Formats: sequence, structure tokens, C-alpha cells
Amino acid sequence: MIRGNTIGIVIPCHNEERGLESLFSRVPSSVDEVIVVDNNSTDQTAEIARAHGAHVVFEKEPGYGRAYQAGFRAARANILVTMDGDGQYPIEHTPRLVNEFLDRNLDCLSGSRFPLQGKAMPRIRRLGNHLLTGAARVLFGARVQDTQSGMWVFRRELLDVIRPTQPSMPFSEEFKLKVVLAGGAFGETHIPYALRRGESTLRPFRHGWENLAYLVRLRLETLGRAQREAALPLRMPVRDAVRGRETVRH
Ligand SMILES: Nc1nc2c(ncn2[C@@H]2O[C@H](COP(=O)(O)OP(=O)(O)OP(=O)(O)O)[C@@H](O)[C@H]2O)c(=O)[nH]1
Ligand SMILES: [Mg+2]
Repeated sequence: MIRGNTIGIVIPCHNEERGLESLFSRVPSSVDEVIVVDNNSTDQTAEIARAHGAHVVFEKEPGYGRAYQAGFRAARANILVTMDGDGQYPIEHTPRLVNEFLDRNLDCLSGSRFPLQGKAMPRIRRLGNHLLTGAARVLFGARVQDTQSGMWVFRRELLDVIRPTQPSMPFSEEFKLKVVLAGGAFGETHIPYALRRGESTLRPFRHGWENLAYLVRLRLETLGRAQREAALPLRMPVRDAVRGRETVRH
């Protein structure tokens, strides 16, 4: 619990037994629930998560976005924090991020990994990340440093407003850009990024193209006002809707 808010961490996992061990050794005491989504794992992901007191949810269909949707459905906390199961994100920074999220009165606070410290990200991925974030800036005019970060903070009710739908890797950029497109208050704060534990299943070129194609599609879908309303049916001052005040349609 932080300043009257219950805190939940949602972690999508496909074979992350090694990363989970590292994460669970650093969970802050102010975290009320940890939801681990076991996405078709063939290792001890679910057993390890359960042994550490996590709520384990299963999702059969592969996909990063699908795994998050299953985890969000199960979450009960007021404020949710996302992160990968591979131990790369600083779970111990959760209270700092939540406090900053509250202090800055944001709808979504994302942890930016840039500028990077150390060698946690190979050069090709660094380039891919910068290209994708550059494309998002050009296409949407969004002031964002790291569209691909896996660690962000928001109130659970925000989901009813932005309704993310991407089943796979574009889920992360979709989430952040839909907050911006819906007129929400989006902010970033720097986070350290560590080396991955366990094997990566990310295919930089395939996932890079998939993410870029999604950015272009989302831009086309939201070009005109009518299209934007169709893509974001609850376009609003996000903060009013999230805080339970009357939702205003533009
Ligand atoms: N790639 C992938 N990851 C999934 C899937 N379902 C859940 N995940 C989890 O989603 C998180 C993000 O995936 P990662 O493979 O770490 O992606 P990344 O951080 O961009 O790339 P890495 O450098 O490999 O860590 C991890 O915790 C995965 O275990 C899936 O279907 N595919
Ligand atoms: Mg990762």
C-alpha cells in the first residue's frame, strides 16, 4: 500500500524461471499483489511464482499483449505496475515510481531505460529501440524517450478508457500512445536496466517490423477526428474518467 493505494505488479512470462527468482528476491514490502501470467511455459515458471506467493494466471494463446490482458483481468489493486519476468527491470524501484506517478498527477508514468547504463542492451536492439521511438515521435508528435519500455505505472481504471488490443509485442507502444492520443497525462522517469536472465525469445527484426507496422497503422486509424473517436471510443480527458468524474466526449 502506498499513500492509500493498493499496488499490484503484473508480470507476463514465457519460460522465465531464472528471471523470476531474481525479481522475487527484490519485491518491496509495499507491493500488495504480484500477478504472474504463465504464457505457455514449459519450465518451472508457475511453480516458482506460486512458491513466492504470487497469484498465477494461465494464458494459453502466445503473445506479450495477450498475457498482459489476462494479468490485468485478474488484478485487483488500484495502481498497477508492469514488468518483464526476465529480471531486467528494477522491481525495487516500484515505490519510487508510484510516488512520482502520484506527485506528478499522471495517468501513466513509464520508466525510460535511456540513457542506458552498462551493456544490458546489444547495439542492434539499441538501434531498433531508437528507430521505433523516433518513428513514434514523428508520427504522433509524442514527447517520449522509450516507447518500448516494459515498466510503466497506471491506475487500473485507465484500461476501461484506452482499451488496448494488441496481442503481441506492439502492446507496450500501443498502451503509451493511446494514453497520449486520448489526452492523458503521460510522463517518463529514468530507470536502470539490467542484463537479461534466461534465454531471449525476442526476434529483433520480426518484432521490430511488427512494431513499426503497428505505429503506421495506428497513425492512419487516428488521422481524422471521426477516425480517432472510432479507434478510441471513450476519448476524453482521461484523468476525469479515471478519477470517477463525468466522462466528457469531445
Ligand atoms: N517474446 C514473448 N514474450 C512473452 C510472451 N508471453 C509472455 N512473454 C513475456 O513478456 C516479457 C517480454 O518479453 P522479452 O522476450 O523479455 O522481450 P524484450 O525485453 O523486448 O527482449 P529481451 O532482450 O529478450 O529481454 C517477458 O517476461 C516474456 O517472458 C510471448 O508470447 N512472446
Ligand atoms: Mg526482456
